[in-house]
Amino acid sequence: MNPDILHQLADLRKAWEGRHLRRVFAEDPQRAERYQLEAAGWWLDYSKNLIDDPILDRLFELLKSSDFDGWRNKMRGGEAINHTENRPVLHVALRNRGTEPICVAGKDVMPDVHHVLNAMEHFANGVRYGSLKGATGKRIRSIVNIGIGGSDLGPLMVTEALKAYSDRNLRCHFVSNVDGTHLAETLKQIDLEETLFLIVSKTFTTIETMTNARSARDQIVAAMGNEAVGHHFAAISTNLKAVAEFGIEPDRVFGFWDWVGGRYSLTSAVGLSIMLMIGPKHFGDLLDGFYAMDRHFFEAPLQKNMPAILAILGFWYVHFWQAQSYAILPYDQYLHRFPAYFQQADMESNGKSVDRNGNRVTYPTGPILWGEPGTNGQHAFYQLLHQGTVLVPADFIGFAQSLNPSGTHHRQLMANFVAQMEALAFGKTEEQLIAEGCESRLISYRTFEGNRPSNALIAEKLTPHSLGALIALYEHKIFVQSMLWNINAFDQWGVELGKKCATQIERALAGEEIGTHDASTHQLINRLKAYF
Ligand code: G6Q
Repeated sequence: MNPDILHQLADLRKAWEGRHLRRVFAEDPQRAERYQLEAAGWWLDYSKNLIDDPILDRLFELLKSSDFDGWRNKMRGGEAINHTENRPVLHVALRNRGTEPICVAGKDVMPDVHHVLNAMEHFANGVRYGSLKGATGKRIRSIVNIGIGGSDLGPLMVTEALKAYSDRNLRCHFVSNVDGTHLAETLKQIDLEETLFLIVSKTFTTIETMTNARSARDQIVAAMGNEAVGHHFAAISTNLKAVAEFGIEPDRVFGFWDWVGGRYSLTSAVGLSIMLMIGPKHFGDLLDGFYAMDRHFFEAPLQKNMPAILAILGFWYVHFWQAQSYAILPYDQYLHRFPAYFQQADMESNGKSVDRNGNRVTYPTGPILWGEPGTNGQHAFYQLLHQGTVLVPADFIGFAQSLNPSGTHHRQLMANFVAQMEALAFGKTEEQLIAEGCESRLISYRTFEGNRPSNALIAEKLTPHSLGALIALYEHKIFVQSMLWNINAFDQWGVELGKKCATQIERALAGEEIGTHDASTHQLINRLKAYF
């Protein structure tokens, strides 16, 4: 990060001390109009942030000096920007709806992308229209997606978000936890003869997924014999050899590529459960939405670039306001898994403490991201947002129209959406409370400081298109922040550690040598091993 610009920003931060959004808005009647923009069907109002023109100007300059243009081009040009794994990062190729080629090592990947999309469409139509049946001739009614992390959270979030567009004759279940309860409780809800298991694993070695997949296969074999496996399983993976060893037929294997990161993979074959539920046409609309935001991100100038604006605002609070967390608050029940999905995408991408040169960073990086749908959150944790001692910047996401005929409900929902941001920004003063007749002993308790920042994001309606654009917006925001922090947003060594460290302990629990561990770990193993 350019030290001169950081110093200028530090001075501007100091100068902000004591300023309040109440005064800032009063002094600048054009502010709301100036700090807003539209892209890919989304409208962003970012006027309720603790910023002004000089701050924004310096933040844009900082991003420019972090080579915003260069990084965008490197991504789109297929350069190995995930340098620790020596891989390009090309989730944008998965939803490239234009005719331009996207190349990896000089080869256009678009024909392969289209080939897999066509195969998915053929398969999804077969299941949806009943030509692909279970082994006993029954139609498929239940889809069970077995995967974890990036092979679970995206499809789960989107199938929930687009439930209104789904085929109600199909039910989709997600099994991720290696805790046998997850699979067992799912099996209680389904008829195996009507069930299709999708084994989703980029590596096809992830212990949780393979354990659940083998247990599911045992169930199918026990119920209908070995031959039934071919009718009741499909796989999504880059490891075609391991899939063949598992026994899944080649025409039921949907590939993807090492340039697709798990948490950025829902528009690859990893999204097959989504296509099964909403159909190929709506899946195409979802890709169109992603593509619209991708184009905006790659083409819009910095000052009018929505992902870049969200990124610099988030950076401002982490770096200069010591904000350690960030809330995503969707005012739409269908988006109830949206914060959890971006909790992974953001925290796994930017939860890093070593920069691109291998040096420990000397500044804070990605915040803790969390959230729940409004208005439920209002009756729970908003107390802290309004009156707690920590600053939590928040994004409020809402839709002008509801998908369900519920005029009163939707009006109330959106009134809360607007009111909460107003209260966070402008608070409630002592004078207002006195004018309302508040008891004097309660005034300090009932005062709201305000001056708490938020963004409002509004689209007309929750559709596959608007959802795709929204997901792409946050994906690119994460990438832009990684430019500022000079970190690789696309590796995940912390997750890789988790995949390996339990293996030896599992053997010890099964009765093998305990091996060398600290006294506490040794004691834990000894305490538990008697049960296995
Ligand atoms: C995502 C991460 C991680 C990954 C899971 C599942 O970016 O790499 O969440 O998706 O660990 O991995 P597999 O798909 O290989 O089973």
